[in-house]
Amino acid sequence: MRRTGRVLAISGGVGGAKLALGLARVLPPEALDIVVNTGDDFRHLGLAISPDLDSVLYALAGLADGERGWGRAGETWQFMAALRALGGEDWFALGDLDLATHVERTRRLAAGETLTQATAALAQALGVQVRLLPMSDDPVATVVDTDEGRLAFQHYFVRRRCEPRLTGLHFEGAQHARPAPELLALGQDASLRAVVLCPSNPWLSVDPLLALPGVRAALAACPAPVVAVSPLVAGKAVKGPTAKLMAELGLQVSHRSIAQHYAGLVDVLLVDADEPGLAMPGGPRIVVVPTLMNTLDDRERLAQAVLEAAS
Ligand code: FO1
Repeated sequence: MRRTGRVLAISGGVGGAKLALGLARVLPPEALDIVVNTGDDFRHLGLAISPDLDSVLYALAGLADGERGWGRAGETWQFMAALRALGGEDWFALGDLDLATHVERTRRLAAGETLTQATAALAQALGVQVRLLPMSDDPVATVVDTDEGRLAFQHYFVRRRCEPRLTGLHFEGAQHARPAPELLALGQDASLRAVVLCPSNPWLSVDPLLALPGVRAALAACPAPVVAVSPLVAGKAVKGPTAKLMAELGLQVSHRSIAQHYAGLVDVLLVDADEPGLAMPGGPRIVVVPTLMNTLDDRERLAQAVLEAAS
């Protein structure tokens, strides 16, 4: 039965933003909320940086750099060159166009706006009508235990290029952070057509959100179908450290590991290829479809496949 009503998508990282765009192109703006991971956020050079929010914001605004997957298309790097010449920290690249977003977000937060309010203002300014919602307005920081000690997420992901061996993950502040109301409402929101776990890294980009008080229980109790897309394609990560991280966590780099990680939360798992033993009793229904998103059509086709799987 085709459910009308809203879709709530959960997104983090580059892969998540791609499907978020696909969903935004196949749904009317009032039918889609995108809740975004903020565990990657950090203050840098005095600026409040929210990478996963910006990846979705730029994707939906048609401003994203297709190659990098983060930051803006047509970027120039005068600020970084000038900063480097002054001996400033240059390991985290802030393009001249992208810089405006960080400056304006930082100003709004300093003026007392919540991250949700600041994000809504930036989205409106860029013509994005879909609601972009931080998973929480309270600070949550993903911290990575490695064989080189404890690293804040961006220091692990960008400055050290994910080279250290990961031995543990923590989401500092998650237990005291107030989840976005839309997340807590999942447990009894009968108007929802589907909840979509976009193809983000489950451990890095979805777990911070699931660590927020009451969110995992709300998702498990959700009356609407919960559809996840595995971030693995051809047995490895499309981009980013997913496969390396899974190996370091002692997990098989397989869709089965993704299904097990989401056990009890997901009704359907979309994968690019079947695996022996993937469909487990009590596990999610498996749907095999192409999940690699290179073009805009790919993004829309996968979004359609997700909505079909939910109906
Ligand atoms: N990723 C990199 O690999 N190198 C960078 O210099 C870099 C800068 C950057 C600036 C703003 C922004 O919003 C994202 C940026 N990213 C960079 C990507 C970011 O680290 C990741 O998108 C997420 O944190 C991973 O989900």
